[in-house]
Amino acid sequence: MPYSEKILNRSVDPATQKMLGRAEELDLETAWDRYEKMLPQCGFGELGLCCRICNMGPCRISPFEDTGPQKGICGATADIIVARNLIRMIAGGAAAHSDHGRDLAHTLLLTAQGKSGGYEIKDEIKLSALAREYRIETQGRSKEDIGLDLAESVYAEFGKQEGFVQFSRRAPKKRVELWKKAGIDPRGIDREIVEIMHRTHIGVDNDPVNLILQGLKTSIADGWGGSAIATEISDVLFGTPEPVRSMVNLGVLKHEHVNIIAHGHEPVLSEMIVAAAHDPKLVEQAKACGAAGINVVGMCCTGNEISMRHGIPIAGNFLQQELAVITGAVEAMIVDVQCIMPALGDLCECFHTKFISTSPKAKFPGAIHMEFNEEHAMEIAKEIVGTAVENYANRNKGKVFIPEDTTDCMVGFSAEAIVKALGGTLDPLLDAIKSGAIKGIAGVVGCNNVKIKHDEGHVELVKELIRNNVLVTTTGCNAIAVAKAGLMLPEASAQAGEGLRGVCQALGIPPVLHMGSCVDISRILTVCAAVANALGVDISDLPVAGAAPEWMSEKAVSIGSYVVSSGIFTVLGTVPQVLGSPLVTQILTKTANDVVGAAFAVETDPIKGAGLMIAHMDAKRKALGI
Ligand code: SF4
Ligand code: MSK
Repeated sequence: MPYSEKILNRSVDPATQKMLGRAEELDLETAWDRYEKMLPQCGFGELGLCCRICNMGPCRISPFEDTGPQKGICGATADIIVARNLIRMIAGGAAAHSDHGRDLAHTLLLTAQGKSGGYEIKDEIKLSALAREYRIETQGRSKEDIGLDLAESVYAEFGKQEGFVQFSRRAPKKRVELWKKAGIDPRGIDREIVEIMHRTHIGVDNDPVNLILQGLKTSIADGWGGSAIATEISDVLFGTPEPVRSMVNLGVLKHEHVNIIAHGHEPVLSEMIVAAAHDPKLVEQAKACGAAGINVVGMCCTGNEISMRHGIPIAGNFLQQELAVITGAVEAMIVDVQCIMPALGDLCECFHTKFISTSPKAKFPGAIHMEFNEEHAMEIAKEIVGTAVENYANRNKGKVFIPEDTTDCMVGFSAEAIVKALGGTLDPLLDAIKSGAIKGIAGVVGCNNVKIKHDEGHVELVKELIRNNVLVTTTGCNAIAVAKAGLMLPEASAQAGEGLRGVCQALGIPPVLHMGSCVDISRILTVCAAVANALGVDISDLPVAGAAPEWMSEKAVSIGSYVVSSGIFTVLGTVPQVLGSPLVTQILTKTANDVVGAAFAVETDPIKGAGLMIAHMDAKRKALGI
């Protein structure tokens, strides 16, 4: 069926186009419609020039010197306001990732104490490796005892007042020295986040450079701290991912099954939902209701988490969450935290779908709240799955519209799995980089954003990179977009340049490696650190680059900041709200090079964005003499 220009301009993904057509038919509103109603968006906000930090405001600075106020009521300039707004976004993002890490630490603690309801320590090798990093004795001790010490150690990272965050010491020595010299080596995770909130209060830090340095420091506490803890402890509890086949896109919903979507971020919930869905009694109950079985699928980063550990299909990325409900085939949309649209409440009311919130931190209008806790995890998960099963009888089959689109993919390339795929050492990768077969490594990550055509930025940028022999690592909603485009299969190496194709064919890997969810960007940092350490250089010397082609969240701002702080040039595909301050813009795109050896670029054209990354890799290769 041919779609209107409007629909074709909204997404490149065929399943999304079909569902947007279906939404139009049913007269249902989506994020794209709300975006159109929002236009024109506030110019002050777009430039970062609006301040509501105190109740003398809001204050708005005119971007034109001769036509309006140049200072807020307290005297804050555009530079101060933009810098404060930016680092408050970093604080929000770092807090979200790190609180996710804290929840995992809590789950490990309860599990080690024998108090959690259904979890166990699955990866003892990783447990021991992490224990060694913390100098925890492992000899002759039970996994629970080691786990308890590890949980207490990682828990302590959040409230540390002095010292450093342990996992940051995985970075090359030169990088750590540089952080110390610049005063951006984080002391404790919560401390840095709180300090942003303090410094950005009215009348505290009014030096844009000093503010941004604190933003970078906090972001490092996220990437090398909170996010790394989330990743590592998830691996300990649920297993370190290994390559596994999976499927993506809305066609993974099934006509004859009870469809359950697990959406959000933390695997603490989704792991239990997956396990509960295998419960023979619940499966029996589903069959008694006339269904063929229970079909759990993921969405957004929860999708990445359960896909890379169990091969569970992923229904879609951020902008597909409403479309999944519009299929009319979802018995339950189960959510925890982050990137869950409050719009789901009203939308679910138009269908039989039960919108079930589970976290005490995240309640939504129109949702049924079934609070989850680790102590009674399996019990609660079964109750939630049971609610979905019962709801199957309420499905209106006449209203069901599931697009047939699915794509196969290979997911689950943890750092450990990459080393394993390379034969147990990084050497083949280093050799391929040195010989030029692989030009460099890119980390392409981040969200969807209605401001640009859904998935187009992700897919086009990644295709251009692999065509130019750049090995791509990916997480988050980018991973889902490129998986849908078929790039996460070994066969996709046919679309890669000759050198990369040869490497992929020899190793049987795709040219785009799925490394997990947003917090798993810490895995990309770990790989970069290992490569830099193996070559005896800093990360900023490597032919590596990052990109977030369709980013939108505060978490993405924190991610971009820690990636740049780690020495990796990063291209943003949507424009950050900083252009109202030429000084802040200059710091982020140029001066940062002098401080952390990397900077941001903004490029909304994905092919040009890839070009910037490739040029950067070429320059780094030249400097390394390879
Ligand atoms: Fe206005 Fe200053 Fe208050 Fe911001 S902090 S709202 S610029 S008076
Ligand atoms: S889910 S932060 S929309 S990547 Fe991690 Fe996707 Fe961005 Fe959320």
